[in-house]
Amino acid sequence: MSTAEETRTSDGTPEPGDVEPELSALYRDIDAAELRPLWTITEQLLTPTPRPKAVPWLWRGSVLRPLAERAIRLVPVERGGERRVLSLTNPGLGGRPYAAGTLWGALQCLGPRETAPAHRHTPGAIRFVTEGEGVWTTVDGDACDMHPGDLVLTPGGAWHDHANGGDGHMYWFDGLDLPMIEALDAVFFEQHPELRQPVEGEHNRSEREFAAGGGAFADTMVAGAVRGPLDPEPSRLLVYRWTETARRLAELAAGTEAPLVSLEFTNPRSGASVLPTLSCGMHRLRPGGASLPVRRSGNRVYVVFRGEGHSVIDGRRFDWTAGDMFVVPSWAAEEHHSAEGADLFSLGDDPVLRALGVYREESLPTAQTVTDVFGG
Ligand code: GTQ
Ligand code: FE2
Repeated sequence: MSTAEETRTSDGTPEPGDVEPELSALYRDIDAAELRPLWTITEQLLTPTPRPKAVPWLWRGSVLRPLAERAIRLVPVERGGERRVLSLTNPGLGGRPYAAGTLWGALQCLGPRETAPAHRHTPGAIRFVTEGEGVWTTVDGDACDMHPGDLVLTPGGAWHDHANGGDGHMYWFDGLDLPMIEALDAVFFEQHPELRQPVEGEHNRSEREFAAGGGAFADTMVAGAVRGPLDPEPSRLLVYRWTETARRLAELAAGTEAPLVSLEFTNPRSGASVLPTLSCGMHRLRPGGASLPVRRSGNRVYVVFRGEGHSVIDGRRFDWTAGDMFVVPSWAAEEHHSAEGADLFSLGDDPVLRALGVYREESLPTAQTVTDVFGG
């Protein structure tokens, strides 16, 4: 970049000694005018591939779970705080309480007879139940019973509260698009006048209305991942039962020798992902299974539901077992291994990337070299 016209040497390059004071003044004045010269930051901004601030990370259930139990004992669920939730906080994000730049991931819990008060907000949420019985989430008047392995949706704008009608503790994974909606400066939040919103009729209404044959597309899951359909509306089916998920996983695994089979939960009306902003999937690793590395743009959070194994993420090995949660930031190479077999739930932001035409993925031909082991 040419910076001065007056003083040049015989070969045409400026004489640094002469332009230096003027150049410093230029940068000072640019800065004072609240401007930045792109030529000094181009390489930071236009990176050859995504450079997420979030780092690959894993939160152990053996750490999460006892902390949640202590919180049940010591911290009541009340208005204002709204929820008893421990948010996965990625160390790369400078203290922001997000699992990745675009995704909120958390462990939520309720003790006996507790209610997490009714509210609504523009960010959309999903729940994946890891442990316990007795809780239902009411979504716009429809009480959705929750059991381990079930996926429950609370789309943006819908009133929702969580009620524990039993005497046990209950734990589930929360995934939200909160960081995306925050980045768009579009967060709105409102408390319901009642602690619990009224429940209309029998529990699980959406399931009766939409689970079977209720839409044009009609199916509630697709093998692999949604690639075509996009839908600005969330699914009206609010519950995806583990019994059905397990049946479909078994069917997929029986039909192939592949080490890893995946399905994505779909909006039965359109075949799109469950929410306009979030995709949810389930992945089964067969015993002895080792998948080849893949990278994708967009972030993913995984919840280990059954079994144990390890993932290699950008050359680092992450050992995991049921109850652990880990994050694969955009464009990190991921591969998964399990000696005994395992089931992993995943949350992704890929519907947004696909809607904007910026989604990419790439398969790598050979396993990664493991250069170090997370947490040991
Ligand atoms: O259960 O409504 O993890 O509003 C974060 C925000 C859960 C919820 C979270 C929420 C909720
Ligand atoms: Fe909420």
